[in-house]
Amino acid sequence: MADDGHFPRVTTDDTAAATDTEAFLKALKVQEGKTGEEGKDELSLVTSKGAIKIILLGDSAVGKSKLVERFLMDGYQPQQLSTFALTLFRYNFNHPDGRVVAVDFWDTAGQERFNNLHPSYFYRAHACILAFDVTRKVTYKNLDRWYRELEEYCPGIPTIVVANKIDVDYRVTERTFAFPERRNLPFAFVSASDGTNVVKTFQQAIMMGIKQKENPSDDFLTMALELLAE
Ligand SMILES: Nc1nc2c(ncn2[C@@H]2O[C@H](COP(=O)(O)OP(=O)(O)OP(=O)(O)O)[C@@H](O)[C@H]2O)c(=O)[nH]1
Ligand SMILES: [Mg+2]
Repeated sequence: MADDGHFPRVTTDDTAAATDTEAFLKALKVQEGKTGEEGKDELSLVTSKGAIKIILLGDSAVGKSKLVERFLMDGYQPQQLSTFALTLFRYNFNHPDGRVVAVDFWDTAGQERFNNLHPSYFYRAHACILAFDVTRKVTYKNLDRWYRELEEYCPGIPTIVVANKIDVDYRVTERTFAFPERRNLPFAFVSASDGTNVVKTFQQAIMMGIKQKENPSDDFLTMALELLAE
């Protein structure tokens, strides 16, 4: 996987380790030399501070990591856990109402196959950025499968679909894409390479995530009510 080296990260295509909770947590390779149990504590710290959790989904090499890196160019915070299976980026978002909201972006590395993302990846996510690559049709076709997996773990989660790499040929922005339209999902043409729409789209995802955290969706409420009624 190509990497311009803006942000140090550890990647591997050995995602098998991420299929079991313990292995998943042990696979954490925290920067500054912390591993294993220490990494586990650090992950729970990261995930228990009430941060907004935003996950990135989409085929390998569609540009998920580059999009996060592009967004964080201005607001990058040095708290970053690099792991074999995923990279977590912490960002402090200045909410228009004056609050500073902690946001964690969860980014998988080298995910080639479906159905092998660990449920921890989806656990308590507040929003999703679902990406495809406009230069590779198969990555668009696969959105359906990614979305099905997402819906399985996070029903009703706010999701933005992004068509990345539009810098390769801007004429693609004249096209319409049925996938987001059919599902009534917000959609944006973006380029991690030249930055088109990246900040705007990520801010939109953060705002949707905040809203989701503060007012869980009807689906979630319905589920909770059903459970109470049992
Ligand atoms: N032209 C162009 N290339 C891009 C863009 N975004 C990413 N790339 C390139 O696409 C390749 C894959 O980008 P990554 O960000 O590593 O892709 P990824 O989705 O994180 O891939 P995995 O970690 O394997 O799941 C890299 O060579 C990037 O430089 C873009 O907007 N335009
Ligand atoms: Mg990546």
